[in-house]
Amino acid sequence: MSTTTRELVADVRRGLGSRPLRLPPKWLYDDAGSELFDAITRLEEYYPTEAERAVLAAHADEIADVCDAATLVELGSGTSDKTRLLLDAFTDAGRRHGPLRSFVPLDVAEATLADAAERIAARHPGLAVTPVVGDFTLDLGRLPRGEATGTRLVAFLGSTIGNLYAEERRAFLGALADVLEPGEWLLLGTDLVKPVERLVAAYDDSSGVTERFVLNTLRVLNRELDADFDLEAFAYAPLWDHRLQRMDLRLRSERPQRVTIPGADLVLDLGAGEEIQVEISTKFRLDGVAADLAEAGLEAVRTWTDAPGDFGVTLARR
Ligand code: AVJ
Repeated sequence: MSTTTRELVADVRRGLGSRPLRLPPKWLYDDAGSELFDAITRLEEYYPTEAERAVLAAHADEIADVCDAATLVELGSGTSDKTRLLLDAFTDAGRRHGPLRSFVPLDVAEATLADAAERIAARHPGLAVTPVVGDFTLDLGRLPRGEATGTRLVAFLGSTIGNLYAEERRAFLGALADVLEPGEWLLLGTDLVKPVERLVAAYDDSSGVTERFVLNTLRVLNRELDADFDLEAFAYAPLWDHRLQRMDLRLRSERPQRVTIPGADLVLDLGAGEEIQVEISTKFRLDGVAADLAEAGLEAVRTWTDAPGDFGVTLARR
C-alpha cells in the first residue's frame, strides 16, 4: 500500500468512523478534482482567483523588490497559474536582489504538478524547477533548504489556508515557522470576509461545477478504497457558518443508506438527511491574519489587497 493510500485509509477511518462525519479536503484534489477546481476558478461567481490575480499583477514587482529570496517554494501549487506573475517578477534580470535561482512547487496531484513544472521550466530557462509530490500538512520537512536554495520564500496562495480547521491552521503555521530560518519569507493569500450573498454564490454556482467537485471526493473513495458510494444519493449542501466565519461544504445523504468501504474496513450507515463535512473555506480579516502569523512567530511585513478589498496577500518574515 502506498503512503498516500495509508493516509487516506487513516483519514477515512478517523473521519467516517465517528460523528460528526468529516473528510479532510485534501482528498478532493486528485487529478480529476484538480481539473474541476480549475473549472471553478473560471466561474463568473467564483471571485477569489481573479481577485488574488489582480493583487499579484499590481504588486508582484514590489514583492520581488522587498523580498530577497533566491528560491520560491509554492505549497499546494496546483497549476501554478497565478504564480507566473511572481515568477516573472522574481526572475527579472533587473531585480535588486538578482534573479530567482529555483522554484519548488509542492502538490498532491502528481500529473497536475508535473505539467505545471514542465510549463514553467520552458518559460524560465535559467530557473531550476524541482517539483515535490507531497502534502503541505505533512511534508514541510522534505522541502530543499540550505546552500541548494539560499533564502526561501514560501508562497501559500488561493486562500488554501482557509481550508484548514482553526487548530490545523495553528499547527500548520507553527510547523512552517519551524522549518523556516530566521529571515526567510512567507507570502500568504487570504480571502476576506464579505457579504454572505457573494460567498454563497461563489460556493453554490449555478452551473453545478462546485457540486461535481465536492462529489468527486466520494468518487476518490470508490476508486481508491473500493467503496460503493452512490453519488446520486447525495445532495450538495453548502452553508455559511456565521459564528465561525466560514463556508461549510457538505454532502447530505438523501435517504437512509448503507455504504461499505472495504479498503478502510468500514461500514457506514447513513440516516436520511445526515451530512458529511467535506471542506470548509474560512474567510479572514487582515488583523486576524497578522495575529495568527504573530502567534506562530512570523511577522507580517506588508499586506496588499485588490481595489474592492475582496482578497488579501500578506508578506511575512520569520
Ligand atoms: C482551495 C481554497 C482555493 O476554499 O475557495 C472552491 C476551494 N472549494 N470551491 C476555496 C474551493 C469549493 C478553494 N481553495
